[in-house]
Amino acid sequence: MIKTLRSVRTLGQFIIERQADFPYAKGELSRLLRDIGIAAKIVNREVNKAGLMDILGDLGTSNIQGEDQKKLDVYANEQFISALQSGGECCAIASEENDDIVHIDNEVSKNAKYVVAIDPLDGSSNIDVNVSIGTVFSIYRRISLSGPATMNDFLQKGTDQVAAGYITYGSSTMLVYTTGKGVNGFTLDPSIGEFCLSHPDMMSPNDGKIYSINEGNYVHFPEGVKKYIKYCQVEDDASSRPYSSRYIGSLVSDFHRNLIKGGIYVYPSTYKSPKGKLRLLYECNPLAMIVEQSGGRATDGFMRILEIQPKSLHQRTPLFIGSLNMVNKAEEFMLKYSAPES
Ligand code: P6P
Repeated sequence: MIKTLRSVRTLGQFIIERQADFPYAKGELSRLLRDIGIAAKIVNREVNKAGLMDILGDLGTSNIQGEDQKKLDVYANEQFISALQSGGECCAIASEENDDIVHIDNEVSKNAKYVVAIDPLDGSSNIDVNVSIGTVFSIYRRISLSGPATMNDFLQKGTDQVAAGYITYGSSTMLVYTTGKGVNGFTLDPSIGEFCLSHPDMMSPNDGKIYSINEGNYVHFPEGVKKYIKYCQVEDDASSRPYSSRYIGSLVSDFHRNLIKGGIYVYPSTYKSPKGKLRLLYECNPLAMIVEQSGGRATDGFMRILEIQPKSLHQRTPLFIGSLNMVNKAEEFMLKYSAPES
């Protein structure tokens, strides 16, 4: 079927159409989402030619996590910060690439309503080997009334997010987001330079046959995780086990595949990362909002990710996320074999 222009709905058109969902909004959130979409297109252009440009390889610096910053990491961070600075709808940013809050204090932005927490390029260790990478973002309404944003503006629970989303730079580039009224996916059409609605009302299958975890850390996993992995590997036709193990090493890619096909992604506490490796504010909370909005579940093994009270910008948490019944089953094993001391 030839898609006429009429049947193509761009991200911009969709955002405006859905603005009616927020009768009191005066368009600020719509413009903020538009700004993120613009930065995503710019980052996508560089990601797609990283192999050709002198943009590969380490910059020789490292971020607060002590991880080598790839040039593309730094470039993506700059592009998202720049788009939010010029868009005027965001007054401050918490980024994986910046130790502290990045205040946007130009005349237009300093009294803006929203703050953004972002991982500008997750999975960047995959850049040099041409494996998909991603951006994850979370949007909150600031709680401070005026002046520079405060730490408390960012240390809000995930349940207080007004919007959350991710971009996956893979075989195609997709932007998936929610504003609390369902999840919608947009695929970038390079021929027109627009994100077009391709996955309306995304729903996470309640069950799946894929489990994603780095089993190289097996010996240091909590007992409940070890038991769950063995459960996934048992032959049982009735429950379609053994499941398939699929682990890309890029959270956004593993999450996106599991969201569409059904599956669970687990990054538990390990010897190297006793609190887990993934960050609450700009990785776990946004993906948790998306997965819950699509009918899935996200916990730290014991409690809902969105209900964790953040205490610092870059704090980590264990993450069990994906299909509802699979996460519930994993939690059963955690409760039985690894419950925290009461
Ligand atoms: P490991 C990438 O660094 C990342 O944050 C996620 O994208 C990915 O799922 C995970 O870490 C991979 O970590 O320890 O398994 O290499």
